[in-house]
Amino acid sequence: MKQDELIFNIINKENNRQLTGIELIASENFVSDEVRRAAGSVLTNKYAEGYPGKRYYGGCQFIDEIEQTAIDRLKQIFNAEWVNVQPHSGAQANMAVFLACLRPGDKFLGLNLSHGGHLSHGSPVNFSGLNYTALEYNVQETTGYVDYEQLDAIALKEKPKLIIAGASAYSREWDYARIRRIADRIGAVFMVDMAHPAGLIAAGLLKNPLQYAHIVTSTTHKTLRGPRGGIILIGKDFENPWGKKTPKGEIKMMSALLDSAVFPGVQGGPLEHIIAAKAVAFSEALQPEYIDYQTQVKKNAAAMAKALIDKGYKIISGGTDNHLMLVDLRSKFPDLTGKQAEIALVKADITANKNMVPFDSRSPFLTSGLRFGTSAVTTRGIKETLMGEIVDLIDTVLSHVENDTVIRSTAEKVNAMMKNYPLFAW
Ligand code: DSN
Repeated sequence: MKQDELIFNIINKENNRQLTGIELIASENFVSDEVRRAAGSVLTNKYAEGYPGKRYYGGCQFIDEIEQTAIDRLKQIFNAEWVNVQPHSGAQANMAVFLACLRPGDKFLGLNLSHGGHLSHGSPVNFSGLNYTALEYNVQETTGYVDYEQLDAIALKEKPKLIIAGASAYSREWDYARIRRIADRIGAVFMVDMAHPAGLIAAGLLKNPLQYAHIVTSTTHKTLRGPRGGIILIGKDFENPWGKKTPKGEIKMMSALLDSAVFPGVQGGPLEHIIAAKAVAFSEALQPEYIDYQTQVKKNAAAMAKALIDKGYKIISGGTDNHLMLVDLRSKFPDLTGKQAEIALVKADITANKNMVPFDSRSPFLTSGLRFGTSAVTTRGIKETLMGEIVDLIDTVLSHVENDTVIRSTAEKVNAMMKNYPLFAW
């Protein structure tokens, strides 16, 4: 068959971009060859609406084996009682939880997006904020840590039906036990979206939220290092937080509600090629080397945060407990926006993303922050001793955003550095 030159040439260019640059987007990573092979397999041809053993299509005997394997491995990683591996993304996993637990208009409480939260935790332009009544808690301005007192106060006053912990730009461990206590006091469901730190949790390097939350959602492609996708999990003993009756008055188990919320609630046919790739990634996460990898991710993040602080950058909360950090650029370059910084870094083949910082004076289109994460560079084999050099390259670019000569010469250094770290080296 003739190759679609247009598309495959562009894919080659993207491949080259990924190989030659320094990837610091906190939500990205590089999957293994086997994960890619599964994701690109013939399983994409198959319809399998339903669940293993209960499908609406014939010919699902092998699909069932694959999906069941993904389920079993995922349960093992997080010590879960029940899981659903079908959500196409983290946002769809969250959407299914909303559908299972809330009626339209019901109140829920999540971390403010501009304080590190996520679109699907109540942004007014997202399904969560459009269909439900979103309440938000912040981080403290002085410390950058979650303001648990404010969270408690809002929860007690407003009595939301759902409380969400989890973030896309928060570098600290969570006090899940405290949130669970307040959820129990007001009879709310407690959900944790662990999309960002899932890999560190899988490796036992951060607290497992399944021990505290009724429901946990995640993506599979960030620190966890699987294909793009979502998952939903329930820990031991959290099958039914409402006793027998759900908030909708039904007599149903939480897992049954969630299964039907995913399909047929918010999705049709599951992406079984991606579920196979998830199963491969879950097996990788169960290997002893995975703990070494995640330990290195954390070490690299700590080294990067320290190097940035040493260069005069302010990190929100003063450091990191996980794989990411949020830099307030105003501390060093009061006139530089996150948008300008992101563009200049991309020209130097360093990829990061602009990000609002808590109490930002600029709009989400400009921002005063940059978010960095170390999962992808760690997969390339980079160790903490190189993070200072990477920060030097970043600092050079940010000090010369208008100077194309400096940016070009930085790009050459970046490309030379990354030649030493071929993909799939681990
Ligand atoms: N957009 C993802 C991130 O970058 O954190 C979250 O969905």
